[in-house]
Amino acid sequence: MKKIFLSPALIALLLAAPVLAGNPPQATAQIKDAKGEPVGTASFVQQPKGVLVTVEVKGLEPGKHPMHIHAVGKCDAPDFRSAGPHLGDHKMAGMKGSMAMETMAGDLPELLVGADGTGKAEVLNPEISLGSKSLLQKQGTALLIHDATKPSKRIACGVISTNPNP
Ligand SMILES: [Cu+2]
Repeated sequence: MKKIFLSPALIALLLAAPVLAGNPPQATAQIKDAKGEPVGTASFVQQPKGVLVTVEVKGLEPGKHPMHIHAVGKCDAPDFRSAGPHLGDHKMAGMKGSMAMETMAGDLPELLVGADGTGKAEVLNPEISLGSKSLLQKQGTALLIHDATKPSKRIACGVISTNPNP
């Protein structure tokens, strides 16, 4: 006689299996400053309820840098105007309930950079996806970091791409 025994850990693993099966869609961005120097990376991993955005930078001015996803996947230094406006709200995607919300899909929390010039942010953004109507839209998207003291100034930019080595 065999006893079937499932440990809680194994049950947890079995429940998680459908999520682990296959690789979730993901994308990255190589972030460069106005001089074209690499200053960090960002990763975007599709989750059941949004996209997990992880940003890591070095060599930036200390402070709270506004950070967003912008609506054009083009990072022309030095002013990065080519990245266009913020990635818009998803009214166009026809999602009900979001109409009254002021938040835009491209909104991200401020990136806090310490005295050593490094910073890291990790956020689950439920307003975006790794689909063709969001991060991977036709004209592309870009992760943009603004100046801490002069928010209108764009200081670093990375095109969001599914190619790990763009
Ligand atoms: Cu921005």
